[in-house]
Amino acid sequence: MPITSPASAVRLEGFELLVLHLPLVSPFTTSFGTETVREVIVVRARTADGDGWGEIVTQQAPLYSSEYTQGAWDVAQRFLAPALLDRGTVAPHEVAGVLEPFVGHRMVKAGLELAVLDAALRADGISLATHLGATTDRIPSGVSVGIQRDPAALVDAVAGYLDAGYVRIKIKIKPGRDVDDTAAVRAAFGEIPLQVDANSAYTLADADTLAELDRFDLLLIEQPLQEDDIVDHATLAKRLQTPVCLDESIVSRKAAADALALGSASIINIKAGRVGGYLEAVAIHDLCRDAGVPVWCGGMLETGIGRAANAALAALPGFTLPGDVSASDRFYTRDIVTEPVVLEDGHVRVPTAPGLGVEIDSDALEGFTVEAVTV
Ligand code: OSB
Ligand code: MG
Repeated sequence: MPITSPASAVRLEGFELLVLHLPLVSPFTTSFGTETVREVIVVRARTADGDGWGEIVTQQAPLYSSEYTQGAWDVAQRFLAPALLDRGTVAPHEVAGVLEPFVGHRMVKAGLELAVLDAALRADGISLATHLGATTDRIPSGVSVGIQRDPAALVDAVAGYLDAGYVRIKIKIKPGRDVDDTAAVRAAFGEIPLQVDANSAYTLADADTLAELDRFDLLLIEQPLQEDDIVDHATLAKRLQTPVCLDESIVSRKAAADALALGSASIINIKAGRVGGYLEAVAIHDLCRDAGVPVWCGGMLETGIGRAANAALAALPGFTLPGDVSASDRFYTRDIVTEPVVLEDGHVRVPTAPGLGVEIDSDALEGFTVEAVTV
């Protein structure tokens, strides 16, 4: 259901930006690198109507996307937060338009918009889930499993997540760590819901290798080729039986429409940060739902702030595949919210309190902060 009534305008007084370093419970390895600490920016919008919280999901280095934390830190302070503050009073649905003249930096725009949305919805007494059009109060939870030392270690890691109750497993792959890793997981666990994520590590020249994955009856293969390989993805999709899902390539509703028109993907991963905000994410959901294309909610190792928002988004009716909205303890021993996301019977609860529906644990927030600035 599209958003019918916009959230109220808020009078902006300032933005506080914090760089956090959160230790991960275990290293997270993808085709583009290994993370042991999650570096992320938390946004606090100060408004005449109360505070709101958001999260800028950039990573320390520009490896998944061209955005990275210090770049986000600069552009937020120098251009984006000042543009919103110049407007004075702004409603959440106006944020994207105010920031539109600035090219790119979608993760920063998404974090600022979320902070404004949270402030406005808290003032209105409406939950983000209700506002976005959620139709369920719990969502099935999948988990993204990083590349391990070898296939045996991968099987051990997956066993742990299956024991915890996760209903769908996604394994990261890269050239040389694809067919054997997938075969090992299939051999160990049979017909579990399984998918793979290449994070852009292949080219069309690898089509024969990728076609070998067809025999594993995967739910999908996520982003095998580069972000701008939109035509190559269409060519590859014709060669594979496994459905192609796009992540990195889908940077906007327009990019999603183009990918669907070209046949580059038959499933779409929606991440609010990558597309510039939760409202644009809903627009992509609506587009795909009208087109009969399944979507699922991706993740960026969010703190409790972004994780609550992802749970709200994933509760929309077009999210027909389990997403990467896992429990907080899949990544963190301590989160920055007082009630971190937990797994209950393979599901995650959708917050119902106004705004994000979570409260900040200020001791934890302070403890993880390595840089702070007020705009
Ligand atoms: O490609 O989906 C991805 C994490 C960081 C950057 C890109 C991706 C991921 C994940 C983890 O797969 C998703 C999560 O559980 O947050
Ligand atoms: Mg991905």
